[in-house]
Amino acid sequence: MAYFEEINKIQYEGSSSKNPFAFKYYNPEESINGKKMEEILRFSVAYWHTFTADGTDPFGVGTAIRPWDHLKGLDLAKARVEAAFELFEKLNVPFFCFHDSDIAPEADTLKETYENLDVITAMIKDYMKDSKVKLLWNTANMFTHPRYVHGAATSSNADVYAFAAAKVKKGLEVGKELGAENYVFWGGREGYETLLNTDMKLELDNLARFFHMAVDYAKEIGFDGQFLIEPKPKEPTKHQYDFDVATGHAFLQNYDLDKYFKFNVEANHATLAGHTFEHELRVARINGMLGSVDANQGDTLIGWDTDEFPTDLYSTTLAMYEVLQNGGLGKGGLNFDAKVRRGSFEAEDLFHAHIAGMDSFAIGLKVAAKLLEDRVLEDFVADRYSSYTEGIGLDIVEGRTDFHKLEEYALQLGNIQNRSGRQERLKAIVNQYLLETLSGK
Ligand code: XUL
Ligand code: CO
Repeated sequence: MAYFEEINKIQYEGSSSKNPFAFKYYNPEESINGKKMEEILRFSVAYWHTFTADGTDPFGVGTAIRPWDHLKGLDLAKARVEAAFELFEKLNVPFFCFHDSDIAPEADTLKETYENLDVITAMIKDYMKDSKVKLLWNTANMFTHPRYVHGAATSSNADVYAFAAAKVKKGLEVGKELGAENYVFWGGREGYETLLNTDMKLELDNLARFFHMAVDYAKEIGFDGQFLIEPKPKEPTKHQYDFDVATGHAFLQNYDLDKYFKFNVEANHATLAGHTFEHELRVARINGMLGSVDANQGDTLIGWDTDEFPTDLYSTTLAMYEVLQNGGLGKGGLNFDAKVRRGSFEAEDLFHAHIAGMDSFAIGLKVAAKLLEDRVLEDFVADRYSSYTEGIGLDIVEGRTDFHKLEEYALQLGNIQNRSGRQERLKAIVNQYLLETLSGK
C-alpha cells in the first residue's frame, strides 16, 4: 500500500526548477572534492518527528493528518514502517534513526515491550533487505514514562537504573541486528532540579558505570557501532549533566570513557547552551570527538528546543565548513532531528520540510567546499597567528620558553602593535561566496 500516493520520487532539477517536489541544490551524484554529495552529507530521517509525533504541544492536541491515523498498537507500528520506507525511498535519504518507543509500542511489562520490538525489528530488517537505506543510530527512550521522573542512569532509584540498563541492552541487540552505525545517548532526564535533594557525585559515578557497562556489552555481542553522547543544556531538567560538548568531554575524560565515545552535536542544543552550532562542532572536532550531527535549527526569539528544519544557509555553511575540515563524519551523518510546524499538518509537508533541509545543507556544503578550496579563511587565520611561526612565538609553541625568558623578552619590548581581526570583511566574503554559489557561478 502507498501512503504518499501523490508524491513521486524526488529528483534533482536544479535551481531554476519551480517544482515543489524537486531538489534545487541537492544533487546526490554531484562530486565535491572527488566525493559524491550523497556520501558527504549522509542525510537521515528522524523516525520520532516524522512518523510518531502528531503536533501535540503543551496547549493543544495533535494537528497532524497522517494516512496511518486510524490504526492502533502493532498495526499502527507496522503501517509506520511501511510509510517510513516509502518516504525514505521517495526522498532518496540513505539513513534513518529511532528511539525504541518510536518503532514499537511500550507494553505493561518489559517482556511484552521486547516482544513488540522484536516484531517490528524483524519487519524493518526485511524492508532493509530490499532497500539501500541504513540505520544511522538507534537509542532508548528513557524520559517519557513516569518511572523516569528522577532520571534513568542517574535516578535515585536503583530499580529504575536496572530497568534503563535492560532497555539499553536490548537497544544494542536491536542495533546489531539492524547494522546500526552508531548508538546514541541523549541525556533525557539525566540531570537535576535542585541540589537540596541530589547526590551529584553518586549520580555522575552511576552514569559513568552505566556507560562502561554499555561499552562492555557492545564488545560482548560484537556490536561495532560508534557510541555517541548528544549534549543538551536544559529541557527537560534544569541542569542537564551533558550541558555541552566541553562539559560532556570533561565527563568522558574523568571516567576514562573518551576513547569509546564521540559526540552527536545538535544545532538547537548548541544555541540553547548559549553557543553557536559551529562552536559546538569546532569543540568536538578539535578534540577528535565529532561523531554525528542532529541537523535542525532553533529560533533566536524562543528559549526552548523548537527543532525546526534547517533553512539558515549561513549556519549550514559554517556547519559544513567544520564537517569538511573534520574529513567528513565517518560513521555519522546529518540527522534531521526536526519537526514540521504544528500548522504544517499535511503529510506532504513532511516532504517539503526534508527537501528544504537537504537543499540547505547542499548549499552549505558547496559554499564551505569553495571557501576551503580558495583558502579564504585559512590564509587569513594563518596570517593572523603568524607571530607564532618565528622568533619568540615559535619558541612558545615549541616549548622553549618559561616565565623568566618571556619576562626578559617583554622588558625590552617597545610599543606593542596589534592588527585588526577584520570580522566584518570576513563576513562579507562569506556572503559573497554564498551568493555566488546560489547564482550558480
Ligand atoms: C531531544 C533530542 C532527542 C535525541 C535522541 O532534544 O534531541 O530527540 O536526538 O534522543
Ligand atoms: Co537530537
